[in-house]
Amino acid sequence: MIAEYLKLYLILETSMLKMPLEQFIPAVINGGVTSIQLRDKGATSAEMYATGKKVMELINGRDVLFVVNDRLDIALMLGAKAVHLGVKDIPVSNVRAKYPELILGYSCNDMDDVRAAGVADYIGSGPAFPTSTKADLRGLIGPSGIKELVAAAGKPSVAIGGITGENVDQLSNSGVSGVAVSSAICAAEDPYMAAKMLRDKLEKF
Ligand code: TZP
Ligand code: MG
Repeated sequence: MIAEYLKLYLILETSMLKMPLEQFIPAVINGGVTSIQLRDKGATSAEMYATGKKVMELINGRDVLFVVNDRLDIALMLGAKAVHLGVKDIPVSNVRAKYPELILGYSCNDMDDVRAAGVADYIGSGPAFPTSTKADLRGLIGPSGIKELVAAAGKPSVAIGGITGENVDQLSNSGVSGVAVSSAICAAEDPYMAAKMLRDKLEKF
């Protein structure tokens, strides 16, 4: 079930890591991460492909969903099971028609996006809180805005944007299956503990 994989969805930005990927990935999986999305904004295709290969090898055998952000080409080259798309990417319906087996996510900030999500398997909804991780951040919608989009979408969903161990509880009645987190885990000195703290709180949702 896709909703199970959405519980603690890590958005990987390798530029934020305080340790080698080989140490980071096992630590966050042990801490309770259920999906790992390769984002690495600003990386070249070559870099993204190489990092994706490494992450898939490190995930090997663990029940964690690997997702590629934006880049259908890299997802296909890596044999990833999932790709996360947005308004600037190839439309969900076209990807679904050509690659029916791929798990598709779609980013939503308003009701137009919810409609555009169409046949996507899940949505990412936000921003929940202010964040500096995304350069072209759309308007803050907060936990209440997320609740409305999630109800309208009628799909499994993750809340996204500025989520930390301190504010995650504010999303507990928003209807999300889980949360997507980048800096609160990637930039942590102890990513195992950062993931574990979030996962423990999510278990009480
Ligand atoms: N999309 C909306 S907010 C965001 C993305 C990719 C950034 C999430 O990163 P952080 O560090 O968890 O706020
Ligand atoms: Mg995108």
